[in-house]
Amino acid sequence: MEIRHSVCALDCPDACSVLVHVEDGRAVKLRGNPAHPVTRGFLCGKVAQYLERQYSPERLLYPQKRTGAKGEGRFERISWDEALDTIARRLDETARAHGPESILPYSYAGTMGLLNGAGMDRRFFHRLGASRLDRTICSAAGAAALAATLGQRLGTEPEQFKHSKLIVAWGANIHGTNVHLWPFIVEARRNGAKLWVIDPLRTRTAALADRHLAIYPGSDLALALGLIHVILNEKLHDADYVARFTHGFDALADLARAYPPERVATLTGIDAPDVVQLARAYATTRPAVIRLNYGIQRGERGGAAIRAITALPALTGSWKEIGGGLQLSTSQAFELNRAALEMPELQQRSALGRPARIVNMTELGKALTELDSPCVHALVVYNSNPAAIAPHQNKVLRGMRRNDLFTVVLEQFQTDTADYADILLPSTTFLEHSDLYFAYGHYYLQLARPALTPPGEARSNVDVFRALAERMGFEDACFKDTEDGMMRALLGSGHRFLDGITLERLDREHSIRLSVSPVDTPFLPFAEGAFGTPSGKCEFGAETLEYVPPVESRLGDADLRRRFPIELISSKNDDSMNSTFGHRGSVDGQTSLLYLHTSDAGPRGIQTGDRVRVFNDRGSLMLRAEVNGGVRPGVARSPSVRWNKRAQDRRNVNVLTSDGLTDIGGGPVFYSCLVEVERCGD
Ligand SMILES: Nc1nc2c(c(=O)[nH]1)N[C@H]1C(S)=C(S)[C@@H](COP(=O)(O)OP(=O)(O)OC[C@H]3O[C@@H](n4cnc5c(=O)[nH]c(N)nc54)[C@H](O)[C@@H]3O)O[C@H]1N2
Ligand SMILES: Nc1nc2c(c(=O)[nH]1)N[C@H]1C(S)=C(S)[C@@H](COP(=O)(O)OP(=O)(O)OC[C@H]3O[C@@H](n4cnc5c(=O)[nH]c(N)nc54)[C@H](O)[C@@H]3O)O[C@H]1N2
Ligand code: SF4
Ligand SMILES: [Mo]
Repeated sequence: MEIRHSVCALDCPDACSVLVHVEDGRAVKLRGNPAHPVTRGFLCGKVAQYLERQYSPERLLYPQKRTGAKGEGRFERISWDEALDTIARRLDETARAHGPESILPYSYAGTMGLLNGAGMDRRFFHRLGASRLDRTICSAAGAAALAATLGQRLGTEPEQFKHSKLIVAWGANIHGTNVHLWPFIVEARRNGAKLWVIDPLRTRTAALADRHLAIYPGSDLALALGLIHVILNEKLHDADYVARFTHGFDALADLARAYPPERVATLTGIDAPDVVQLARAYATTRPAVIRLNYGIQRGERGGAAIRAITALPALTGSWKEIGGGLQLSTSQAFELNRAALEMPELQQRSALGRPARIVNMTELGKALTELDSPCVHALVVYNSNPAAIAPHQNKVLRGMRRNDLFTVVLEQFQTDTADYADILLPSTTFLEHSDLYFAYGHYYLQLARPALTPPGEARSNVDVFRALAERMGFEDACFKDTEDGMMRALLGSGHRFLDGITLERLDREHSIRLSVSPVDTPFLPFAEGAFGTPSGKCEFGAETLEYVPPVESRLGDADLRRRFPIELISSKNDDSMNSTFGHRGSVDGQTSLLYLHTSDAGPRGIQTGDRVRVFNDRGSLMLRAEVNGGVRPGVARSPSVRWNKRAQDRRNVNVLTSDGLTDIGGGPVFYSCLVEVERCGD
């Protein structure tokens, strides 16, 4: 038996180092690498079983063309030559007839690999002059908030959580979506640390916490202002840190004065004494760390909430302490030469001769049904499953059904999106191609080489876009680049965090800690200020932080609330990854549930196991009720997201979600969603 190194490519903060046990060319087991300081020898449940997916009879093996209606899923096998020729011809015709901006790429983080995620594809679409996609679907509001407040997406490294004495998991289901942080928290708690969870849902993490505050959805900004109120009132802040390294303190103090605990209690559903207790605990326990995740920025005012929460460690000076600070993302430490990979300058050589328009991926439905001058006439999807994961699904599917839309899909599985393809191409998995991996939950850069041979005729995204560039007659030398050449270009940024990291070293060591701090010393990004904002200070931005309840919430629009009295949160399912693994029966069971509180279920005559219709003005779908204490009154949960085609009514929870945008960053508002529920028999 041989052990080969790989890296889990799923969109997860943990970016695990994976050991592939291979016998006679076939993988028999995947294990977490014990030598990796964050992976620490284990994988999450979903990827421990990844070989089921890798060797599934449902893998796509050959290029195919559609023979049935769009969405029906009938296809026939064709050769790679026919597939590539058809795509090149149709894209060329579309660009000539309507201008290249009528072509829209659509991709997200199906793989976190840099080359297959944002490499040859970017070069190809830039050279073509296609519309540029603003990749907002996950973290845009949070990223904009960090940029405004800290100037950088940097945060506390996971290894330091073991030194914390108070851990606040704020909109963060650590045990479910970031499980490699958990052992550090276990270690901290063994040494007396307390874990507080702020989440409307009683998640796996909340159930394991010392305290769980079940906040009203979308009201975190009010809670953060309430904590600031108490901290300043009781003079628990670090006046020296505030004076030296922050900007806008007086305005923040003024604003917070209007948020006493009693008012905050009305706005958030958290009792006033709990607000006071959390504020005191947070400001006086040293060190205290906040694990903020992306859940709360998927609401109408999510950006402002992240800004206010991010102010807390600056107010208390917690950034100075090992095991203090806050983590939302670590991704900006990976100071790679992205421009050399993506080559935006190729846009000047396109038929447009200028940068193309930008289309927000959260508004895919609008882009396909309302956008003009020009309309979208061709859609190329890879690393994503928009038919299932994009909001306002009825609008998205109406667009995807258009017969005058030419659709190409690169996929490993016959997803809901694949069913709409004109040409469907089989893709490799992370175990089958080379790639370089950054992370958003730790500071290790990693390299993976192919551990297994691709099945059938599957090809990597890099390979497909390289071949398409050739068919389109793009002669620029960059379209002949090898994977190694692209990785060397990425590593060549000259940034000090990449000091000493070469491709050769990565090939030997597989995973290398960025030189964010000297060897064996913890990284404290803002201990001495050094914020990445134009002022160099932490920018509180109080002028943007007045709390207004989301329109779609219990304190929002009264008319909507009367018709749709339940706040629906369709957050992550513990045992899957967005729509990936949706082919598994067990996952389908979990993602077809609607958790309701007894006080909402009772008056509607709903019991566990009943079929229920969930609806609002955007759409309606059937789910199976689960009545228990996992949600508070007025809140429902549906673990997401299901493959539409597995449901009898062939749709999922995203028929209900809105394609509105967040306050900053243009992100989605999946979790600001009002619905009504009714019983529909057994
Ligand atoms: N098992 C599993 N792991 C995953 C994923 C998955 O689908 N499954 N997805 C991956 C992806 S794409 C991402 S982006 C990451 C990060 O994933 P996250 O965005 O952190 O995960 P979510 O479950 O969406 O949200 C985290 C928590 O926020 C809570 N929440 C929702 N609204 C509010 C609110 O208004 N206030 C507060 N305080 N909490 C709120 C939710 O109930 C949830 O428990 O996880 C990754 N890891
Ligand atoms: N209701 C609701 N909707 C949500 C969310 C939610 O919490 N609730 N979460 C949102 C968030 S945070 C995110 S990030 C998005 C995620 O949405 P997507 O980015 O669409 O993620 P997945 O559903 O995991 O689908 C990724 C697809 O990429 C494919 N893939 C993987 N690797 C490769 C590869 O190397 N090549 C090719 N060609 N394909 C590959 C996989 O087979 C899979 O079908 O969903 C969003 N939608
Ligand atoms: S999904 Fe996350 S936790 Fe699971 S193996 Fe991949 S990186 Fe690790
Ligand atoms: Mo995400």
